[in-house]
Amino acid sequence: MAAPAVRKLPQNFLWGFATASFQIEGSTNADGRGKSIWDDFSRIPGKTLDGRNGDDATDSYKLWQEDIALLARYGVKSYRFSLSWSRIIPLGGRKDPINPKGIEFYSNFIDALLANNIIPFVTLYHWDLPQALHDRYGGWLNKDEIVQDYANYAKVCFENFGDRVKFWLTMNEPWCVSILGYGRGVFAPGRSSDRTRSPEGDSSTEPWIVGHSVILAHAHAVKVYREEFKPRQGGQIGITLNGDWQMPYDDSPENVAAAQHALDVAIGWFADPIYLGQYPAYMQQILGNRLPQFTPAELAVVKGSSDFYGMNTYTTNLCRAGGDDEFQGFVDYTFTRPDGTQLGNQAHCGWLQDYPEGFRALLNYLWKRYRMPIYVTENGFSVKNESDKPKEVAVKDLERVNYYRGVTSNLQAAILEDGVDIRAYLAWSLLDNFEWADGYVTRFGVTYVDYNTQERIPKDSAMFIVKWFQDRTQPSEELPPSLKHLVA
Ligand code: PNW
Repeated sequence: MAAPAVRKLPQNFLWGFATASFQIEGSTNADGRGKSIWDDFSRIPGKTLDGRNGDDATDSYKLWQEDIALLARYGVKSYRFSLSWSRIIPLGGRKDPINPKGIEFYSNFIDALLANNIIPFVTLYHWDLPQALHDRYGGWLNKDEIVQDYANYAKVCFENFGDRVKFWLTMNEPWCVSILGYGRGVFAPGRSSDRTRSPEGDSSTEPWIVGHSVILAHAHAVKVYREEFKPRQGGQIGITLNGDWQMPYDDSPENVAAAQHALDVAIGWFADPIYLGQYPAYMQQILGNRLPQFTPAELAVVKGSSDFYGMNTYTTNLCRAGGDDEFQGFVDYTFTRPDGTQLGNQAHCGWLQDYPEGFRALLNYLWKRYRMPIYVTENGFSVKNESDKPKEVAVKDLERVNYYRGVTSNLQAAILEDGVDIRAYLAWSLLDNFEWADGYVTRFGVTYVDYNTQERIPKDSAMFIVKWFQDRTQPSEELPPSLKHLVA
């Protein structure tokens, strides 16, 4: 008897892998690049687990053709990567010079993707703020300056790449920028009230100021795109937010409320203003006048400023009311169920366990609340102690395969059974790479990188994802009509 036919995903479903400039490029001094806040931060002793920085990373600034060959070999439809602001405008500001070498690098890269029928999905900002802007006026702390500089940078990118790029992400994970960068102080620029961590910073006010600036900068870039470029270039533009599924620890009313509060402070903080036009009531309640208010003029730019919901997600938390962590909305997170069992398989990262049902639940929640098409722009798993294993062993990454098996079947159920409008799935990450404060210790790649030789070796998880999507989507022998004329 013939096997039952595999149910197909929607035509044009975009699948592939994601990366970010600072995590892969290396060559931090090449061709006129300026410094970013991560260059300086990662050099401060103690800020990365292995004491290493982004100077080498996966050497993708030099090995970019190899990366594209790998993507072509995987047969992906799309590749998400980010542009380095510091390569394009080394000093960052609206009056600072544009670096032709930076433009040329990304322009060639985009052309090569298209020549391989791979659709570029481009992030403008993945955490690598030009250091000069931080030094000059406080970077994200200075709303009026940064909004104008960011909108100008975005415009330079639309002008130079928008003829070929039809999917834009303004910002990656503003929660991480604000809370990890200015609250906990574990990401660049590392500001915090904790004086053992940072000589300056105020964790009670700065994260909310920074979040407000990031929302406005995003919205102004979208305004520029819609007014000056979209009519001609016809692409989609939006923001991507991190957010995990938050599940009540038990049925008690206070823990049910806690799970909603956790969603409000992690996701609603950004999604509510952008899609619904206001900060969540719970945030206003706990922060009072420390949460900036939108003026009517600001709100007019912010509300409706994303063509889709960009979703980065990794795990699920069990939520209990209480605790003193304002950044978590005074909600306690645990992976241990009331009966003492674990929610799922533990990753290398303490904050990550494998619970694929949470992925489906989150998709349904976002769809019901915001009613926007969803692009999953990151999702992945770090296998415990992968860096301690010989590469022949590490590439047999069964735990990551299991993670992706769970997620893809829940993705399929969300699309085909629940009717959620999902248009992309981009796994994190194409390559093992510089995992921020974890240095190179934590690996998220579906491709193993040997950091001594920069050799790339596909892991079993890459093969799983490739086969899964190839069975369920149209082969990518063709680009959509809007891009076809670009390839000779
Ligand atoms: C995301 N957390 O970051 C980023 O977009 C990627 O650059 C990164 O490599 C990837 O996820 C894996 O970490 C996160 O603490 C960092 O919950 C930290 C958290 C979540 C996402």
